[in-house]
Amino acid sequence: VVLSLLVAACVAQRKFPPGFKFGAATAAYQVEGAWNVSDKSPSIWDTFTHDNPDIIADKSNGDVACDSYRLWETDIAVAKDLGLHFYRFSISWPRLLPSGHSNYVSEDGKRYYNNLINGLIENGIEPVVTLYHWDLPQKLQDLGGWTNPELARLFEDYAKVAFGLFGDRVKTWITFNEPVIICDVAYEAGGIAPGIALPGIGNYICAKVVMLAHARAYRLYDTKFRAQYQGKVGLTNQHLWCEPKNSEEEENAELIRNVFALFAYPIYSKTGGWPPSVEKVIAEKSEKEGYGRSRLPAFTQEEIELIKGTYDFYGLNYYTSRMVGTAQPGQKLFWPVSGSREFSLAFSTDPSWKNGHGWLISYPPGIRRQLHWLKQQFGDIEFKILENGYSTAEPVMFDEERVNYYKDHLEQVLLAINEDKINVTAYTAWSLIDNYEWTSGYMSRFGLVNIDFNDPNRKRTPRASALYYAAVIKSHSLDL
Ligand code: BGP
Repeated sequence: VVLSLLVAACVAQRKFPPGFKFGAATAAYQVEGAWNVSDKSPSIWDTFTHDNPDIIADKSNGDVACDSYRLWETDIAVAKDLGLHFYRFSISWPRLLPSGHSNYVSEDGKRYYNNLINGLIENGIEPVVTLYHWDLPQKLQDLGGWTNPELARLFEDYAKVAFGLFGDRVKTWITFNEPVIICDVAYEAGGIAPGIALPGIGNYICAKVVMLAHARAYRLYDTKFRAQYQGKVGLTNQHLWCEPKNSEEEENAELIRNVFALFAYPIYSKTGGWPPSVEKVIAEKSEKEGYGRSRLPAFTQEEIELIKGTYDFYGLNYYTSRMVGTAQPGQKLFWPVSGSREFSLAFSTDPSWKNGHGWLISYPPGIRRQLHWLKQQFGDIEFKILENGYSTAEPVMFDEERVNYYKDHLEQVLLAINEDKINVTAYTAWSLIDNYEWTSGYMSRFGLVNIDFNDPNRKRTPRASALYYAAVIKSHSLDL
């Protein structure tokens, strides 16, 4: 009896809780193509890729990408075959509001997203929508982009249009995808669109504007839409889990964890405002440099209150981990880029972390530790994993490495739920289909489903990982 109880307990451990949801994600610029159809205006990614082809690994762009603008029904069919509970996609701001402003709404944009949303719902798949996955209307970039404080209001106007048009059917909204990339990679290093390097300054101005924009959109939903539509609004942050390189480096590892949480503290902490340890270092460095004030713009008390608590869940994008240690000469953190500027710390990986492609080294325990850390910082809140996935350089169909990546990470998510009692309610694979992977172009394959980019119809073919994921979803467990 004892033995059978033990076996039953173990088996139960491998089941996901009832109501736990599985999905997969994409983003507008990465899949839609149709960059200049109808009245759509250019986004900063259209401009960036057209003006700087050499920055993109294969000199490509998202002009056609997966052609999902035309082939959205095929995407829905693929999602249905997988048995997805939800599909996370993003709205292209310049497709919906070509002038960037809510004074003019594109009929074509409206039609496209209505078709996609309705098609998903008809097929039993919940639409989960990201408002901003990096494709700002170029016209708003011309006004300074995320370094212009007015963008917070313009984003609120855009959110108002989207909530109003689609909120009756969309119940989960993500305001921003990975502000750390939007601000740190784009405005500190200039490595991605809009390609502006204002090191140590641009990234922090952007950070403040993005936090205010998120808060305004959330508050708007709360006051104008929640009673009627009963949806949830949050944002999603990417975290690299940071392990100390040795026991003396714990404090440094903690500092970098807090740098990744720059876009979480203002929203999720009890006090609000920037993470104190990071705020302190930047203020001290700024003073030494003779700025007279911190390069990280302070919030007013009113702004702190506006931003604090503007969440219904915590969105986590997790891919990889690093070890943090004191930098040797010439060494640095590769990311967040601002980390290299403010701290003399460097990243490394453990020799036992063997599998990976590019920056994406597989370290499955990192996802559980990251969740645990976030729960310790912000309390017992709802977590949704909104991206997790693995890339290969070649379009391998029997993608065993990806299957193992998903299996190992899902295993850790289950431990987080069952052992650490963390309230994780959703898991999202990045990505449903191969797509335009920013500066890697088409040379990095993340899809559960392969895309033949030489085929004018962009043939979609499920990989072994798609079959594996479908089996997990069907059994709602890791016992297959
Ligand atoms: C995340 C983005 C996704 C996706 C993924 C893969 O940061 O939210 O849009 O691109 O990373 O990353 P990359 O293309 O840099 O390898």
